Amino acid sequence: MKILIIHGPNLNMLGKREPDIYGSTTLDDINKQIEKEAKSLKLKVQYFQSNSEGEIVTKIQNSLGSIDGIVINPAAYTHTSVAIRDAILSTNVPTVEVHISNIYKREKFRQHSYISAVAVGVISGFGTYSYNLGLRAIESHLKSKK
Ligand code: CA2
Repeated sequence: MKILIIHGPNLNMLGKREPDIYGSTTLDDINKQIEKEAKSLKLKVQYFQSNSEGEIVTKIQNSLGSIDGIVINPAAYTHTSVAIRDAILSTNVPTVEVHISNIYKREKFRQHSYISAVAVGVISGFGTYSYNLGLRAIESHLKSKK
């Protein structure tokens, strides 16, 4: 099974700014952590980070036919992007939404996600381990559909 990991805007800054909220782990560290989990689950993983909404939409569109599932942290686009929501909906590639922080404990504007309603499910608040859980969740979902 092939899984695409999408990291949204500013996640390339992880470990470099705001360590009180997002911790000191860098995006490279997270990708290494995902790779370990993927190996144990026998999954193939591709990684993509972009600060651009359009690039994320195009990546999701291009995953059709070559990717079995997506794990996405849409970051700030979670709370704004109808375009990413529509891309997930139109390609219909099963998608798990993940967040490092618990968005429901934070500011009001972060408590609404445009993505959740088109995702298989949401994992939020487990630090960078949210990605491991996201990978397990998409694997379990895809297996149950076979
Ligand atoms: O908790 C999450 O994973 C978020 O998706 C992270 C986003 C935030 O906008 C969402 O509400 C929740 C922010 C990612 C930006 O990460 C930074 C890392 C270091 C310094 C500044 C931002």
